[in-house]
Amino acid sequence: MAAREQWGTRAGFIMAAVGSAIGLGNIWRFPATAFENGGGAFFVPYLFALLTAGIPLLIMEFTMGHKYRSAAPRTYSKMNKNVEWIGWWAVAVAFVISTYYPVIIAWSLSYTVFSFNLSWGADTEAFLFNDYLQLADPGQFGGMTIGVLIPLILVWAIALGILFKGVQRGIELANRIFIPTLVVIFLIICIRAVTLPGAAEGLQAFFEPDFGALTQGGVWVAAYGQIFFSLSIAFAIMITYSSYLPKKSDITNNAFITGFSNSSFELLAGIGVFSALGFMAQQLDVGVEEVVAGGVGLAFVVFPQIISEFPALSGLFGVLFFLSLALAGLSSLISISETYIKGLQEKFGWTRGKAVGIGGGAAALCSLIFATRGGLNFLDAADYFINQFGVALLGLVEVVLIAWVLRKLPEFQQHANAISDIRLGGWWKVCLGVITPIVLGYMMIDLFLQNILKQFDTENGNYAGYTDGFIFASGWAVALAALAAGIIMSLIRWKGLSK
Ligand code: MET
Repeated sequence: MAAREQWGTRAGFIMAAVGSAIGLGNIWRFPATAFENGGGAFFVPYLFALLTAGIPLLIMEFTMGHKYRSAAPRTYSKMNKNVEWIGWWAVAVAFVISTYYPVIIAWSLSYTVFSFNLSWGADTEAFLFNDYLQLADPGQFGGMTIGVLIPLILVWAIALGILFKGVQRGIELANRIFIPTLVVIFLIICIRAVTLPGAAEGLQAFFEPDFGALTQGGVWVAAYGQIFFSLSIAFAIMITYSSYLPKKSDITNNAFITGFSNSSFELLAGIGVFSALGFMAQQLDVGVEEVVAGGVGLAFVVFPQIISEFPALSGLFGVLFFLSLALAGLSSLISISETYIKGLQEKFGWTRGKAVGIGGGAAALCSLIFATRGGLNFLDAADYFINQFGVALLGLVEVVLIAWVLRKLPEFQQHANAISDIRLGGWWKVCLGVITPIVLGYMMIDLFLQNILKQFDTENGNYAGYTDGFIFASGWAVALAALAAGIIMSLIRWKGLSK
């Protein structure tokens, strides 16, 4: 068996981990989530979640990858052979995310091209839904959208090409180019944004604290959800990436650097986005709250509008903005696909090329669903359910298993302390063993109740107002299928490395 692949340099690992963390979640998800959940006051639950759950879990996953030197399934199996299924479940959740995530990157590439002549016109909403996505009713496929399919093929060709080249010459090299480029582009965008007329009002709306929001459970749930998704924790990525660390590596310090870099970028994105929203509000002579939107709406409806209104060089800023989305997304897509590529390689003894072909090929094929005319509806439901009943639930299962069932925290603490600059104290075990399980446990109960009760609630209805049948087929079924796939994979015999 050839020696395990490794990162070439410490900076290479950090770039890759930061590249995974900084993604679409930072640019299009964080600003609107913060705004909707108390504005400036959101930083309180956000920082609490970062310091008590995000960074402690990152340290834990880095330790697991480094100690067991395996992708998630084999890492879990080495801890206890009965829990291999949890590793595969995490990989299956990653697989699902990797089927819709590249579609958003594909949209970003299209919009990079549209920016050249601002081809979205005056009605950016109609352009997105009618002209570009040609959106069909929920539950209908309605045929392929060629405008999405072509950039999607390009996204997969780039990602799988990089993954095929391996850890050092593929993933590490790509991130060493992508991440500094992304930071430079994004700084240019932000400097321009904060100097636009109206930026101050936008920033005020973003930072103005609504402390009343802190008493609402939902605000805390949003903060934890954001931290988990944004730091790429609880879905096998960071375990896989840290399994390529050389024996002599710092764990704790690397986790702090990754966590703080990600949050700094998130804050930067918030500042850039809200400055631009303030400018837009001033142009339209309305309040900032009237132009803010989340997700798809923010990046692909409001931003094109803002870009068209730019005093000068509109096209150039459009190109920079959508290119930064695509770059941020690509480095995250690479990390999420590496989870099943390495998992399959270890389980079946496949070469990297075969695992990229089969694993990546299967994900690429599944992603075609989201390139159909009904794609956006499927994407919306799958994203919501896989994040809540995949990522967040896995986070809970992971901490309870490791802290309370397998009782591994003291051993992990020793492992990390033996090689790291920063020593882990009792606080780390309290965060993972007590605080995180309590908050996540409360969150999950609340989420289950809410989503199940909604099926009977005729007034407020299902998530995003979808029908029961659609929610079941595109939401619950997807989340359950990931769990089932995890269990099935763990029942198959190991043909590659021993478990
Ligand atoms: N951390 C990434 C983001 O913020 C998501 C996980 S990798 C697909 O977008």
